[in-house]
Amino acid sequence: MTMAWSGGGARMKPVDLRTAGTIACALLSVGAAVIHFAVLGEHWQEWWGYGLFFGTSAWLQLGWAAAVASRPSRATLLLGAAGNLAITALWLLTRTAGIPLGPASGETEGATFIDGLASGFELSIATGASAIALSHLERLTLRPALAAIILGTSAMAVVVLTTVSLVDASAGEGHVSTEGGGHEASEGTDGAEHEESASAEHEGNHQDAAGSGRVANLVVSGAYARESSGDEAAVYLTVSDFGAADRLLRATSVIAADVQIHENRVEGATASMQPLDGLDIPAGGNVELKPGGLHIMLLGIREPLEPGDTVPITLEFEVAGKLALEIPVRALTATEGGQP
Ligand SMILES: [Cu+2]
Repeated sequence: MTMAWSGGGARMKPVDLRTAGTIACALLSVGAAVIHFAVLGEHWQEWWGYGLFFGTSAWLQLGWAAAVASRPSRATLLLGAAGNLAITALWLLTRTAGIPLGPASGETEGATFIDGLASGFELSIATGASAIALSHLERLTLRPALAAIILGTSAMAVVVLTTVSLVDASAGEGHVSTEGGGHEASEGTDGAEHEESASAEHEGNHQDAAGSGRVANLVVSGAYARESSGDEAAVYLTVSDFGAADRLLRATSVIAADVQIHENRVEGATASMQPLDGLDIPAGGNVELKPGGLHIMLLGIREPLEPGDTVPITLEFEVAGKLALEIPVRALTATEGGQP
C-alpha cells in the first residue's frame, strides 16, 4: 500500500478509489474486531459456544484487516465480504427469530448500540469489499487531499464510534435479553436489587428482576412467589434444559427458615403436599412448577410477602451449580385459589 499523504499536497500521488475503499474496509474490520473482543467475556459466560463464535470472529476480522491492507487480492476481498455478510445475517436472525443453538436458543435479543454498530461495520465491509472486487474502482482516482479527508474522517468515525459503544456497553446493559416480561424488570430497580443481580452475575449466571436467569445449560423463566398466607408461600417457575440432564437438589432463601420442594397429590377428596428430595430435569426438557402441581415452598417466612415485593431465592442444581434469582411476588388470584 503506497499511501503518501505526508509531505506537501502537490507531491502526493493520486489515490485510486480501490485503494481508498480497501483501507476503509480494513479500518471497519478492526472496529468490528475490537467490539467482538469487548463482548467476548459476557458471551463466553453464557455459553462457551457463543464465546467461541465471538472470539473466532474477532480474530478473523483482525487477520482479514491485515491481509487486505497488505495484499488486496480479489479472493481476499470476496472472502471478507462473504464472512461479514454471514455474521450480519446471523445477527439479524438472533434479533428476529432467534437461533436454535445454546442456552438462549429460540430467544430473541434486543438490539443495542454496540451490536448495531458492529453489524453496521460488517454490512459496510460486505458491500464495500464486493464492490471493490467486482468492479474496476482502480480506474477512478481521487485527488490526494480528498482521499486524505475521506480516509481521515472514516478512521476517526470508526475509532470514536467503537470507543463510545464500548463505554456504553461496559457502563450499562451491553446485552439485553428480552426473554420474559421485560416490563416487570423495570418495576424493581432500586439500588439494593441492582446489587443483588450484580453479585449473581459474578457467580457466573445471568438474571434479571423479572424472575428469570440462566446457569450453564439451564434457563429458569417465569419465576414468581405467591403472596404469603400465614408464614408460607409457594414459588413457581419453569426450568428449561438445553443440554445434559440435571437435578434440582434444593432451594434456599434468606427470608425463609426452610425451603422445600413440594408436589401436590390428590387422593380421593383430599389434596396434600408431599416434600420431594429433589427434582429431575430431563435432558433437553422442561419442568414446570405451577399452581396445583410441583412448587417450591417457602416455610417460616419472617415477614409477610406482598404483591410488588421481590424475594431472593437460590436454586442449587447437581451439575449446573447455583442460580440466584430475584423473583417478584404476585397476588393470590381467585382462579388459582389459596391452595398452592
Ligand atoms: Cu407446598
